[in-house]
Amino acid sequence: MVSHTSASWLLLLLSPFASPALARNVSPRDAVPAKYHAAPYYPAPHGGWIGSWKEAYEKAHALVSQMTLAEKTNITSGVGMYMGTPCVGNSGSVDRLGFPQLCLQDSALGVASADNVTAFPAGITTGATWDKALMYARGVALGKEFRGKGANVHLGPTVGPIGRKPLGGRNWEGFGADPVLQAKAAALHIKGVQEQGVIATIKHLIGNEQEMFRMYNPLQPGYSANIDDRTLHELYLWPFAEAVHAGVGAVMTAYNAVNGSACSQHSTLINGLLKDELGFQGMVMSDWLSQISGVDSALAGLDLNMPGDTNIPLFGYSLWQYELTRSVLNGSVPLDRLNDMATRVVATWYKFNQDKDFPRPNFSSNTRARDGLLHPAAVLSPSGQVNWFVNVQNDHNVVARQVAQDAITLLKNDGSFLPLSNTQKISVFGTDAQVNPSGPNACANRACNRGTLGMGWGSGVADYPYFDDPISALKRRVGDVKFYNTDTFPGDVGKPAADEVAIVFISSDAGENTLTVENNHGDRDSDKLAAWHGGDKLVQKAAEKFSNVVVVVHTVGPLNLEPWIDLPSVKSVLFAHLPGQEAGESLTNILFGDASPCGHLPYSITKSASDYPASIANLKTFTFGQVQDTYSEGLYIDYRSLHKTSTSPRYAFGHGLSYTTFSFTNATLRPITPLTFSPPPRAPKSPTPSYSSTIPPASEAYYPPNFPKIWRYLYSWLPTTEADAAYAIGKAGTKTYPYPDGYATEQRPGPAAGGGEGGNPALWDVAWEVSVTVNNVGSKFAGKASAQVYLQHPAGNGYDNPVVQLRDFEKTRVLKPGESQVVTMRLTRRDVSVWDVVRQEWVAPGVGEGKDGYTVWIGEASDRLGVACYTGSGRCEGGLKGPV
Ligand SMILES: *[C@@H]1O[C@H](CO)[C@@H](O)[C@H](O)[C@H]1NC(C)=O
Ligand SMILES: *[C@@H]1O[C@H](CO)[C@@H](O)[C@H](O)[C@H]1NC(C)=O
Ligand SMILES: *[C@@H]1O[C@H](CO)[C@@H](O)[C@H](O)[C@H]1NC(C)=O
Ligand SMILES: *[C@@H]1O[C@H](CO)[C@@H](O)[C@H](O)[C@H]1NC(C)=O
Ligand SMILES: CC(=O)N[C@H]1CO[C@H](CO)[C@@H](O)[C@@H]1O
Ligand SMILES: CC(=O)N[C@H]1CO[C@H](CO)[C@@H](O)[C@@H]1O
Repeated sequence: MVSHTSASWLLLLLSPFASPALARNVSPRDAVPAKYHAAPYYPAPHGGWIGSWKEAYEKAHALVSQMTLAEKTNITSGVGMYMGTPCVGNSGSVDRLGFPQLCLQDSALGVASADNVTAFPAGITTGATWDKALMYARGVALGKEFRGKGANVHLGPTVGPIGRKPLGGRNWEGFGADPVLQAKAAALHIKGVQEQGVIATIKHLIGNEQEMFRMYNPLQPGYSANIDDRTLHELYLWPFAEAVHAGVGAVMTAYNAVNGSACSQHSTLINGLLKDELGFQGMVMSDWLSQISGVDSALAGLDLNMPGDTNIPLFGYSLWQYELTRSVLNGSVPLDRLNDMATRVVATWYKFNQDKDFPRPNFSSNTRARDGLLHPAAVLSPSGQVNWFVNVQNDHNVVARQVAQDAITLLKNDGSFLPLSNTQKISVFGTDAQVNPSGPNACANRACNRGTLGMGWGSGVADYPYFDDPISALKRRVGDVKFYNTDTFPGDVGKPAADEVAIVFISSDAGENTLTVENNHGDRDSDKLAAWHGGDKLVQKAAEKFSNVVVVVHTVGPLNLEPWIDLPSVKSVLFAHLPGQEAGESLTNILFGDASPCGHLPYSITKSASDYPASIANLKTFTFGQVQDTYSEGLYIDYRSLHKTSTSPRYAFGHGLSYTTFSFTNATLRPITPLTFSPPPRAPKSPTPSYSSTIPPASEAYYPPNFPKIWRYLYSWLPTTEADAAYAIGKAGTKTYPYPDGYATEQRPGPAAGGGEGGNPALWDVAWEVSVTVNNVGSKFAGKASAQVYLQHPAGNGYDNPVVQLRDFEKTRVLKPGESQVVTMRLTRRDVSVWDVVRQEWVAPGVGEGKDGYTVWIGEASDRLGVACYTGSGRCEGGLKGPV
């Protein structure tokens, strides 16, 4: 969403443009490249046809049946930006029936804009652990904190962007540049959050792979991500499918368009793919201020608009609320659609038992003071207590530190230089070693890169309760540390002792496009893949003076390390990613060998930006009209692209060293569910709640008599005359709405590829289990190993496939020298399938009579796959060179 505080005042400047009609003046469709097309898909599928949601829908049906028209439209919309307290999104309530306002709150790494919370490591850091137990544990802790603050809806996790463009601004909010890493991390995050009774939100659907030009504004539509069907299914939609399979309660659409149609009103995307094919039963919300049509977005399947305003907020105008009420009275939006929208919202609330003892919000996004305005955007607002300072941190610093520590990725360690000993003399260089001197939260929305970089900027942040910075942790550890708090190598550094170590801290930041930091517009369009603040030079200078240099990198994503990586004095390089509040001790525990590093790269690091095709290496720049971002590289992003062009990266996807070494032996492959080329047919949908479809009387929309309106608050009622006029239009039925092409009202049976949450349930059948024995074959250090499984399709199977694709992963426990552990990983039918665009079905090209089977590669990085199992013969062997 739009970062809090920024958007309001920025957009307020646009006030002369504001009108309720304005949002519609933006042409919703520009020409897209000929190949791409947003086909119509109507009507919006009803929710409630999947067994696990049955009870929630029955309860929702009972409640929604009692609601008036204005009550239904009230709960499908926010009450306005900064109007409801206290969250970034607040829906309308039905007080009469005990249905509360829902509090929707950022972010994916902690409760945003609140005190006494934990600032967890970012998504990219979590991805770098490759540790399912930690992904889940972080989700549990996040869920507890959102619940403790009274937030019904957690606006995370983020899996879009996936990280297609290394320069993309919000890649760090997600888990890494691979659909399976994103999917498994997101599913565990969702499970952890939702087990606490908090609704998780998977976002952003879809194609938000760069920040610049993403939003529709009065002058320009958001860019169009032009994505072909197979690429969408196998890369970008894949983590969303897994999230739906995990039972996620909410989905947020993206700002941009796909194939020329804005995501918030894209009928194929929401009705077709998300609700019918993936069988999503929860509620679909817009990203903040991204709704650009009223009737059309309702028909296309949007259920909840956030924060309620038109895309120029704060003028009391909405495309829904009172307008949705009018659209139902005048017959343009079928009551059937509104009933489904309201039922989805209420069913989601019941599904997570929020009708029982869910705390009311006890914090305010708008102020940290005890008292504040109850409706901050209203000029005259009552005030009262808004913050109760509920401390929800508990012992979550423990899991936060473990994630930060287990994410630390050792890229290089010449001559086993690390770990350090406590007696070594240490000089530290770089402003990134110490917390921002003005305080860790000095910059709103973390929109600056000063001091240790613990998270990117924008809406995906939280306030630090404290910041354990690296320099303090180093001083605690060794006492005598010389610290040069500068990014320019100082002239007064004396001659170092022979064994003296220079630790150089460098960083690279990125964030959301609403805020610009050091000329980077969300995306890293200015600094690109270079370290900020001249960090590369700082490393080079330190390497001239010192013969032992350790580089610590806090970064949102890949950097170009070529300026210094091969310098002989650069002994060791650690990527600490974005550690959140626990930046210090997590790092010193690794530096001094209390634990071996066990993080692995969640993306590739190339030797040159141009090692990728231009469509992913470059950001889209300004053009008049709609910027076209065409995914011409198809499936070939990150390592898939490098393998295709036989380009060696500097460090491969999945790479990460340890202080010890591991062997992978004794692999076995066990067939579990016998597969056929196509999955078995899906089951038909079960019945969904039914309601009367007669347009209700206009009186259900009237303002209550003498209602004391708050200026700019968004209400779902209409003045009597307006309600009567709309009703008359609907009743006469002579004036019809210009429905989109392909508009229909008859519910469909759903596509063959659907049938359950996430698609045909058979896609999740486990086809094979692979086990491997991981042995710590080192002699000095204990450590955790990452086991990664990559699938190789048989050649010449009629589909163009990447050389290998990650399909599962596991982390071992801490193994002492000589200790071993058998780890088991799984391949589902989906994992071994390709999306056949003609059949519109997942098919498994490596199964069936006379077919060559798949090769299942196992190892500790995409370029260290020494063990293979063959599904054709069932045989496994080791000691191989690997597929690339
Ligand atoms: C985008 O266009 C391509 C090419 O026509 C098509 O395969 C794909 O399904 C479209 N996607 C969406 C979401 O409309
Ligand atoms: C809509 O929600 C607001 C905020 O909770 C509430 O004050 C108002 O009464 C609700 N309107 C209806 C029609 O229930
Ligand atoms: C009904 O109201 C909506 C919302 O104001 C409007 O967009 C639509 O054109 C109206 N339909 C008719 C038939 O007047
Ligand atoms: C591998 O299996 C063989 C035979 O079962 C066994 O002797 C050997 O110890 C195993 N190796 C490891 C590392 O577990
Ligand atoms: C335990 C704790 O961190 N409490 C803090 C909660 O927030 C208030 C207001 O910011 C602080 O004063 C407390 O110290
Ligand atoms: C205003 C309000 O409802 N405050 C609640 C915040 O949460 C704490 C702990 O859950 C409750 O005790 C407060 O009543």
